Amino acid sequence: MRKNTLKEKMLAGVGTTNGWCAFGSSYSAEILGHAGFDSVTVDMQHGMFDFNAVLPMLQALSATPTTPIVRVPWNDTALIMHVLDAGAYGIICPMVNNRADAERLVAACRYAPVGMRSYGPARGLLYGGADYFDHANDEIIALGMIETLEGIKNLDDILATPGLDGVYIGPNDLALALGARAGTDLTDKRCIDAIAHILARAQAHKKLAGIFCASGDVGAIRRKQGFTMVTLSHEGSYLTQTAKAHVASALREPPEGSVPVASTGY
Ligand code: 3PY
Ligand code: MG
Repeated sequence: MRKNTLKEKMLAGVGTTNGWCAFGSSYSAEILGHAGFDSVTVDMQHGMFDFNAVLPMLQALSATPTTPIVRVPWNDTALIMHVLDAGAYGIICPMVNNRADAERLVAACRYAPVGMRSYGPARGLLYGGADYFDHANDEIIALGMIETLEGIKNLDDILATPGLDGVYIGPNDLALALGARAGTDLTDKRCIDAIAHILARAQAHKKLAGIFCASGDVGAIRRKQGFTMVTLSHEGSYLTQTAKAHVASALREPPEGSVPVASTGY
């Protein structure tokens, strides 16, 4: 089976970068797949698309060196199994709040006897290889999101769940749960402390820890703290920021002298 290089690197303690698809476009997924991220996550929770878009996005990602992950919109066993059959090499599951949630996630991601994933790997076989079934339980990465007070309260129980690879922090929902504002994960002490606590407990349990970051600069801070998967914003914000910057440049006085043309614009 094709190796899950994201999981390999995270287990080796390497701080990986993760891209985040918001558009439901196979073309933009392909662009992100070639952008240098170790993994690219197709976001079915807040992205503007459903399974019909996910399939071609995973096909597009297959043609790139990145590891394809799906964030499902909820801890939905049928959907998790479906996107794994479609070739996802990992699942990020929102709002894992207790041991039962974590066990439900693991059960959907693993074949018996570890879990109850139903057999029918479809694209998993095409992408992973003919021996997919023999290794899928080890290669697929299952990350439960910690982003609620209940999740923090039950953190040790969640982290001790057999078959769960680790946790992934949603800093915005976590901030709301703590009574702070979204986007204050580096400035509000309640958020700073909670995130440090989750990372420390994950490390104590020898489990993996990832986190959503608002930018590459924040990602660098999180990698230094010890997170081994940092998501660097999402494609909606890349487009917004770049489009605004181009408009602002075009409305300025042109620079004096000749303008070096560094690229074709593609
Ligand atoms: C959060 O910040 O709550 C997330 O789920 C990231 O998308
Ligand atoms: Mg969230």
